[in-house]
Amino acid sequence: MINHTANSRRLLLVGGLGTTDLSGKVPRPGLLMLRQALRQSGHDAVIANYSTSLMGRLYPADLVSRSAAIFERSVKPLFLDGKKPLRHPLLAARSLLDIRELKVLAGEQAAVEKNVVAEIGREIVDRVRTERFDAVGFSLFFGGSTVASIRLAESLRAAEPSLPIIFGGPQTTHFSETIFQVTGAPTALVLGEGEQAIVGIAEIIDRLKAGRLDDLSRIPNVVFKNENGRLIATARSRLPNNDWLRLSADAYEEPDFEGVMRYAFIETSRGCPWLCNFCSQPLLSGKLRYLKPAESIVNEMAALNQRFGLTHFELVGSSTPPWQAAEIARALLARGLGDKFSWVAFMRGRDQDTGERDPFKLMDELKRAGAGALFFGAEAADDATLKLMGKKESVADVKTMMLAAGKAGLATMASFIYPYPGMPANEADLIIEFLKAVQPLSAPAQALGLYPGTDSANRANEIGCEIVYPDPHDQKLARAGLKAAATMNSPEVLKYLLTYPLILSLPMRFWPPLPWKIDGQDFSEYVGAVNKLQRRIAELGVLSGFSHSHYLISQVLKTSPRELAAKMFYLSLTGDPKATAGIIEEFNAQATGG
Ligand code: B12
Ligand code: SF4
Repeated sequence: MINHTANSRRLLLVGGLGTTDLSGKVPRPGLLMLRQALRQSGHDAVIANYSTSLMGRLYPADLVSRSAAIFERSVKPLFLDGKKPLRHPLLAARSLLDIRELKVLAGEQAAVEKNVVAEIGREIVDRVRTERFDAVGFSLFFGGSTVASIRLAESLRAAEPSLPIIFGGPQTTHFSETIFQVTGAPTALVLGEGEQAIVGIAEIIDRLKAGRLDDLSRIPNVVFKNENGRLIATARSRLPNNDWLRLSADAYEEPDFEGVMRYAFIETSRGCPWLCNFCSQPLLSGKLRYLKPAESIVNEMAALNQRFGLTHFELVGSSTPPWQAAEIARALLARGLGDKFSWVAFMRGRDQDTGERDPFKLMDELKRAGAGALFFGAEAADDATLKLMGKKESVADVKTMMLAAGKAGLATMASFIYPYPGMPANEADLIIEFLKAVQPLSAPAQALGLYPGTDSANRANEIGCEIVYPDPHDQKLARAGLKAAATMNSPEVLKYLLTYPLILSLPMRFWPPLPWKIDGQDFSEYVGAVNKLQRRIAELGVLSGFSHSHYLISQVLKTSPRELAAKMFYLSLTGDPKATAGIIEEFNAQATGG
């Protein structure tokens, strides 16, 4: 309940910028939690979720019809219908021209996006003035959302010099110093969990407006430039468990579903004790895992069903421990909700006390309680590489769980980091053998991504990832010994990564190169290796870019995963706003009821 007083503050929280596939067209749980924290402290917030509302402007009809034609003429026959270029020379020649045309289209699309972001900047300035917001917060994820947030914040800063502007989301933890090097727009960054900090900030808004930034030093999880221009980072603090449960119990409201799919992410854990070397999670939400009791999770599902008719849920957090999943399943079954809800989750092969449970019984129980798909971060198909990654589980652990899940009738996904430095030369063969044994629905494979601050990034050169300057001129200077060798702390590398545009509409080989080598292979070489592995995966009849969220969507749409994967291929290439809106409408018509 909102308990407004004269000191009540109202914030605008902006999220959903940048491109996402269908699974991102949902309410943003992070922003809902911040709004709830503000409300329960007597303040308020309005969420601007741009994940679908901008599509019509970002993808004008002319660009959509040109890319749709390329899809029909070249992409579909070659990539979806499996026509071999050698046997179809005309198609092969046409597709070379079309690839060139796609690059031109990507350039035109980037120019449109730049203009749209400038327009949104003006609209946000107007909103702040007419609706009298006291501060604006932006949610920064890797890729386009970061670039757009920085541009929007700069427009706002120019128009409203004293307005508090706050950046949060995963990127602030990885790039706090770099953000302040790139832009002077934000008043403060919030690292990791944002609930406590945003309330603290709301309490001192007048002082922030008056330029009294030093007051931020009393607020946890914040980085800011103090009145003398020094960067100050306050102590990190975890949101107490009880507050987390209280805030997540009732975070949604009807307008949150406007234009997006009516399904919900339900947080099951925060923090992760497994500390895999490449993963952001422990840095973002802590090394100690807080688990939400099964009863609270089922209460959330039931309340979302009662209030909004939702029947589909994705469990998010670090990864649901199998025993927690079993407790959720039992709680659902005990309340007679087993056949009412469908849900999907991330899972590890081994977690605390997994060994004490019969995986086949566990998976049966999950299936009876409405589980549809489980996503395993398998990462590698040999134990030595898993050890290098610090995964603390074996290939056999993952295999057993996945086989049990498959036997129970659950769809499974196994994702791989390929290549990973130090992996054996026959890793691709091992992955293929693993997939033949496990027969998952999907097996996404991606080269190692380095997030600043993670163990893999800190030890990049040592583990076999040579960092290279993004700019070829700097590379030449470094090779000639005229510039220090690049590291993950080089400002050039950090700035490049902070503003790296994820071009989800094009295959990875058309993305700007990542600034590191893997075991001596440069970007184009390892992207080539990933493509080769993906082709081998496809030959097994296993999908490659399909997640548990996509499975959930396909179930609701009563479409086969393969058909949905083909539709998503089309959507990611064209951005087609009408087709996207049609799918969302169809999803919402089918999903609710219950
Ligand atoms: C669900 C999910 C998605 C969903 C929705 C993401 C979303 N934007 O909400 C989808 C499928 C779209 C998605 C896409 C991607 N994701 Co994702 N995703 C997740 C996942 C599993 C759960 C996120 C979640 O709901 N958490 C619960 C909520 C409560 O937390 P939260 O969103 O982080 O918000 C809290 C804080 O970040 C902070 N905060 C957030 N915004 C703001 C704003 C302000 C002003 C403030 C003060 C604070 C603040 O406060 C919130 C409350 O505590 C996480 C892993 C995880 N456990 O967090 C990965 C994760 C966030 N994703 C990740 C990645 C890499 C991606 C992609 C780049 C993948 C890709 N290659 O396409 C894209 C990015 C697309 C985009 N523009 O959003 C990384 C983040 C890396 C990074 N630096 O951005 C994570 C951490 C996974 C991992 N371990 O590597 N993702
Ligand atoms: S990969 Fe999964 S298990 Fe490992 S640290 Fe990240 S969230 Fe935890």
